[in-house]
Amino acid sequence: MMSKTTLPTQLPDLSHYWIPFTANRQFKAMPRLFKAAKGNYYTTMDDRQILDGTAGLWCTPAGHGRESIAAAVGQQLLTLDYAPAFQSSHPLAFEAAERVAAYMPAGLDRIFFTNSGSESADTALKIALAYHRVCGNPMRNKLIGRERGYHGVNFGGLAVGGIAGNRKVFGNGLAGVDHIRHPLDIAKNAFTKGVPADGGIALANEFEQRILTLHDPSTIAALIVEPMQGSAGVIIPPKGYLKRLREICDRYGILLIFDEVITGFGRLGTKWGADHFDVIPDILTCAKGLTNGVVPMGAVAVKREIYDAFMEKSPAGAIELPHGYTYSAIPIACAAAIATLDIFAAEKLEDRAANLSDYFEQAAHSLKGLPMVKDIRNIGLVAGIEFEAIAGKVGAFAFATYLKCYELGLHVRYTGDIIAISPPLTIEKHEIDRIFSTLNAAIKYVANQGETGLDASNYLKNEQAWAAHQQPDEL
Ligand code: PXG
Repeated sequence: MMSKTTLPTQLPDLSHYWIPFTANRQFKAMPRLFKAAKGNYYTTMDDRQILDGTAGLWCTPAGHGRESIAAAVGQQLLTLDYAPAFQSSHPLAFEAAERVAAYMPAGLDRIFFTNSGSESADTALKIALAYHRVCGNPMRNKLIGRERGYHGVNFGGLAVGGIAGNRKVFGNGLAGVDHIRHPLDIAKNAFTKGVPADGGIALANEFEQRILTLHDPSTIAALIVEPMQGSAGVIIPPKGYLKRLREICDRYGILLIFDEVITGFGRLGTKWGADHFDVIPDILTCAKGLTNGVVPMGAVAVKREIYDAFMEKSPAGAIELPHGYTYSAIPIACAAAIATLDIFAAEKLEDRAANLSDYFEQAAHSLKGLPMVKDIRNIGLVAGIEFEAIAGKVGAFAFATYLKCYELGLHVRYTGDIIAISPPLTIEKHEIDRIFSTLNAAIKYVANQGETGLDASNYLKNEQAWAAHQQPDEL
């Protein structure tokens, strides 16, 4: 890690960088910059330690600054920095694929590498379409997603995704896509600890009754779902729901894709959401935790039968799948993935998450009864805290709570009226206590301030003073 003296102390010029999924004008007036990270903590520009309540963006399950990953990546850069990804390859790509396959649920042992969760989603959808075609069923070309699903930001993932705000400004998307309902039912399940008990089968049956009736099952290529919907606010499917979806897909020859970009790598206390819910998909996508977030990499695991169909049915000498990326299986990503899987094997991070999950659940539900708190949902080391909606001010309460937490030394995520907590799996009990006691204080603070509490400009005065001082013309 860099020594403290080499870390920047001045804000950079903030004007050139267009920050993704961020209110840029607001951010630049109130910049929140991390300059270092170690273990479960970030260091801010003004040398404050911020507890990482979100494992980055759900992507650093093994905590920050892992030296074995850094060493593996550094060494790989000087050994083989790049090898062409098409028509030639390098040994580490095969080793990484073997290791990832060994970590997958049984049967999903053919691995395609991408560079992100978005690319993994689009790759999975393309594989599903091409699979039916190679099997002689080109009419199976429709894709089904879910309301409030998130499968990244590329056109395929966006089309099957179900978050209106992400879709509305980008045109018409793909043709031949439909969606089933999301499984959140606050009226019935508010403050459920873990998986809701009822309603799963009826909800899944809708897939058969509504979508399949509407389209005819023989036209559907695949159904894509997140085992637990992360981005749209921690939506946990009721008992039996995913199993029933699996049965319906089997009955009609529809491929089931699990997007495990968030639920993979121990987040639910098991290797995969598939393990937690005991349902094996035909295709599984991942990214984020695959390299502990440090090098962009995603993977798509397919059942061996799917890969074999391409190999057996494509014309001799043909490229079986005309798809791939310049950086598919780039050596440093493979090195990072192998080093990350070594950490998981040595530290049994999935078990650690499982063992902490009851404690985490109790701590999360201790927020019940606070002003504005409408629902608390949890599974593994994930919690979602949903606030009452304020007319005309969607997200304002959660955003203010996020800013107050940051002031108090805790990083949380907010989406709409929901705060999501997903700490590194290396989190300690006393840090879990701190996450929820800080949230408790922040929620009370924001609620007690009334209208003033919702005004973002009342937070992070230190950062605002800095920004004003350093960029007087920009602001
Ligand atoms: N699928 C799922 C299920 C995801 O959660 C993606 C695909 C896209 O991955 P990339 O690597 O292209 O970003 C994701 C990403 C949040 C948050 O706070 C979630 C994501 C990304 C950023 C923030 O909920 N999920």
